[in-house]
Amino acid sequence: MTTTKTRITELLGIKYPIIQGGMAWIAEHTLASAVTNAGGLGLIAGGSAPIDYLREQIRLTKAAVDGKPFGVNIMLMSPNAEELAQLVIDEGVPVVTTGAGNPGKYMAAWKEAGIKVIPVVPSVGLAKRMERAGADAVVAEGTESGGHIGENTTMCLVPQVVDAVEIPVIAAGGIADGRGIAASLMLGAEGVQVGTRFLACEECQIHPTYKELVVKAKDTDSVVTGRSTGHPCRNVKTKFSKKLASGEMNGSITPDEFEELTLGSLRKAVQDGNLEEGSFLCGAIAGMIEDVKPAKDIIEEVFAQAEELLGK
Ligand code: TUI
Repeated sequence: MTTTKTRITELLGIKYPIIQGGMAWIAEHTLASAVTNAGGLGLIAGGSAPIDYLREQIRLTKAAVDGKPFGVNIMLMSPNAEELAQLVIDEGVPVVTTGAGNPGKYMAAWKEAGIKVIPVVPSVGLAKRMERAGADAVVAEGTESGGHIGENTTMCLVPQVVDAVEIPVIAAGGIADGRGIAASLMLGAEGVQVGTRFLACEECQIHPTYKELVVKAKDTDSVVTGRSTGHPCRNVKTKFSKKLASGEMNGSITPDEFEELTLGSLRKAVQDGNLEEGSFLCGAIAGMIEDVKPAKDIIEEVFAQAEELLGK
């Protein structure tokens, strides 16, 4: 079966065309190295973490993957983005993905350093700009994704981005099994980015309460908060996220109050499993996820399923 060979496997030197989402506060060296060692591309999340912590994460990952490729996701709204943009060069990180902004100003330095650059984009316009700026590929991320999201769906966005650019496109948002991978390839994508499925893997170091929320979630259990601030974010429905979303909608929570209420809420979810004040980011596909297993098993199972479907 040769369906899993694409320009993305070639570009990145990986076995399966799957990259792990660069989930802020979540994606650290244990998860990133498990995904890379299973034949995908593991990512360390920059989020808004301190630079010394990230340097250590990069070194720990490098030590665990025996020369195999891995990446760092740079969240461009972070106050540390500029410093991290330099750190990935200094530490010889092979791949960078970016989110929550336009990485144009860093592109020349990254290319000069030989880094493969893959911006995450929520629109055709940004995909075209990134191609012109020298991106090696783009992740077209639909609104089904967890965390900070754009408006368009994976089903609509991916084929439009595929038509608009020559560089390979990676589909993201709502992909958690072989059916999602096969569908993405049918839409013209040459790889997938998967986040939520990896929340429920053994190597993911989030609080057990977070994993339990993902495994127990049903199809209607995600909610978007932050629309009033211009930074919409998809979360697991909890009392806290429902209160935020309804307060924003009826005006009883102002954008300033929203920012105050959610300050530190990602950490509270990931590290403390705090259901009262934590933001448990996750994608709309969480309802499909039923179990926690090793990253390697997830990757091998989803590609076996995708290849069987594509062979039919
Ligand atoms: O970045 C993500 N997902 C994230 S980042 C994050 S941490 C965070 N916390 C609170 C508020 C905001 C972020 C949690 N999840 N996905 C990639 C992504 N990028 N989604 C949307 C975008 C995006 C949006 C606008 C990319 C570019 C863009 O460009 C605007 C411009 O400057 O043209």
